[in-house]
Amino acid sequence: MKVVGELFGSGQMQLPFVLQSAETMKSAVAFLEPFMEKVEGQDESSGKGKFLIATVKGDVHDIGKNLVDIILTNNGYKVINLGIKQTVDAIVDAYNEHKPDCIAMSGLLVKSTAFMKENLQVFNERGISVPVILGGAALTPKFVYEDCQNAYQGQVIYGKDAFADLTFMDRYMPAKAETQWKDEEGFTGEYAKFNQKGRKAIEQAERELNGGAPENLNRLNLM
Ligand code: B12
Repeated sequence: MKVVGELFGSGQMQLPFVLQSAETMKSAVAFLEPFMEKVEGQDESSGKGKFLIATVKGDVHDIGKNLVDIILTNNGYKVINLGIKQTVDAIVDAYNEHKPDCIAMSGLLVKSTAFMKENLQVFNERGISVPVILGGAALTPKFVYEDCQNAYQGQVIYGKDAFADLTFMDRYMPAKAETQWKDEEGFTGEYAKFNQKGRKAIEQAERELNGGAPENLNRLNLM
C-alpha cells in the first residue's frame, strides 16, 4: 500500500486501482489476522491510534470516506466509521464514547462545507480540541486553513486524499506519545517542522493539488 500511495501521489496510478489494491489488502489482512502473533503490551483495541470518521449531515457520499477507512485500517489504526448523514450530536456522542485521537469529517456537497465549519464551533462548545481532518472534493485548502481553522480551538488539517490522513496520523501519534503535540498549537519540539500554518500551508497544499504549479494559486480567490 505504501507503493500504491506513492504512485497515486505522483499521479502514476488512478483511483479505481487504489480502491482495488486497498480492498485486496483488507481481505488479505482479515485472512492473516488469526495467524498473527500478538505484540505484548500493544493496545489491541486502538492499534496505532483511534480515528473517528463521518460524512456530515445531509450528505450521502461515502466512497472517499470509506477509502480513508480502508487505508487507515490497513495501516494499523482503529477506525470508527459512523457512516453518512451524521449530525454533529452523533459525532460528539461517538467522540465521548470512543475518545478518538482524531476526528475526520467528509463531505462532497457545497453545503457540507458549511456544516463542517458549524460542527467545529460546536466541538469548541463541547470541549473537544483533538485535531480534525476535513476531506471531500468540495473543500479547498484556503477554506480549511483559513475559515475552518479560525472557527476551531484545535488544529484543522486539509485531507487532500485518503493518504493525507495517513501521513498526518503517522506523524501525530508518535509526537503525541512524546508530548510534542499540543491541541492548541499543533506539533512542538523536533516535530514542529510538520506544522502547516496559514498561507504557507495553503501554498503547499495547492502546489501538491496542482502538481507543483504555483501559478494556479489564484484559483483560491474563487472561494
Ligand atoms: C458517486 C456520486 C454520487 C452517489 C454517491 C454514492 C456513494 N455511496 O457515495 C449518489 C448517486 C448517491 C450521489 C447522490 C447525489 N449527488 Co453525487 N456525485 C457522485 C460523484 C459522481 C462521484 C463522487 C465520488 O465518490 N468520487 C470518488 C471519491 C473517492 O472521491 P471523494 O469522495 O472526493 O474522495 C477523495 C477526496 O475528496 C478525499 N476525501 C474525501 N473524503 C475525505 C475525508 C478525509 C478525512 C480525507 C483525509 C480525505 C477525504 O479522498 C478521496 C481520494 O483519495 C460526484 C461527481 C464527481 N465526479 O466527483 C457527484 C457529486 C459529488 N454529486 C453531486 C450532487 C449534486 C448529488 C445529489 C444532490 C444529486 C441529486 N440531485 O440527488 C445527490 C446528493 C444527495 C445527498 N443528500 O448527499 C454534485 C455535488 C455538487 C456540489 N458541489 O454541491 C457532484 C459534484 C456532481 C456534480 N458535478 O454536480 N452522488
